Amino acid sequence: MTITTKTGNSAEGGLILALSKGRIFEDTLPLLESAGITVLENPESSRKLILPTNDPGVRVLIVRASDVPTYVQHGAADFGVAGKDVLLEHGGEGLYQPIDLHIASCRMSVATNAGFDYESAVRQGARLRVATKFVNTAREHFARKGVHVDLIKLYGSMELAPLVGLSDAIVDVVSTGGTLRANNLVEVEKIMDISSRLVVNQAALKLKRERLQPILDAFERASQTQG
Ligand code: PRT
Ligand code: MG
Repeated sequence: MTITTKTGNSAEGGLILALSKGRIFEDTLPLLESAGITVLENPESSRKLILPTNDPGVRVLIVRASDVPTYVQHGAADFGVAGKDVLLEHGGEGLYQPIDLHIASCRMSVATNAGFDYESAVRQGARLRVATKFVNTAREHFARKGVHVDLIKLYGSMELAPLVGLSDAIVDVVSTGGTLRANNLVEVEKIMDISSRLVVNQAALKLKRERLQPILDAFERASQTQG
């Protein structure tokens, strides 16, 4: 049995990039193109989890968005793209984060039912029940404000929690705000702006610098022209 080593599966010299399906994959494609790399299969239609590119030395792993930092940290991927929201929850251990790619942009916010008086709840120092996937970010935010919270960890569909009385508030990422509006929720406080970052395995950065650097440079140049 082979166990992944610190420098990863790609010890033969190839590069492995970890991406999640959906907006991060879509927004990373033009950056890859700017480095001369074309992904040869579409993850929405292919069942493959390791996708080839036009460069035999570069392959793309398709993983859950929140798993990207873990693959890169352990060297199973040399580099990856992950949202700041995901990186804050992961902690960033073992990861070098050289570039803000300005893609998959959104914001992390607090939202409540339309009728809930958030300002007075916070002022009165009552314990606030907050449901979220982003427990570290939420804990830090409310600690900074001096607000006592009971955090309820969820893995998705946070918007449902206030509707059914599971929580008073949620902490979630918001982009158009359409999902909040459709559920009669109101964004009551912005915590931070979010965008996706390039993350690189620290060992790969040293051992594969020659292969990685031109790609990092191309990503850096291309991302400066993004939103
Ligand atoms: O979906 P899955 O559970 O696999 O994981 P994920 O939600 O973490 O992955 P994915 O691919 O949906 O998101 C990847 C990254 O994109 C996140 O880590 C964020 O950094 C970023 N991003 C940008 C977003 C959004 N915009 C966004 N709108 N992530 C999630 N959303 C959600 C939002 O929470 C809401 O439920 O999309 C829904 C629609 O948003 P509105 O405001 O446009 O209605
Ligand atoms: Mg999602």
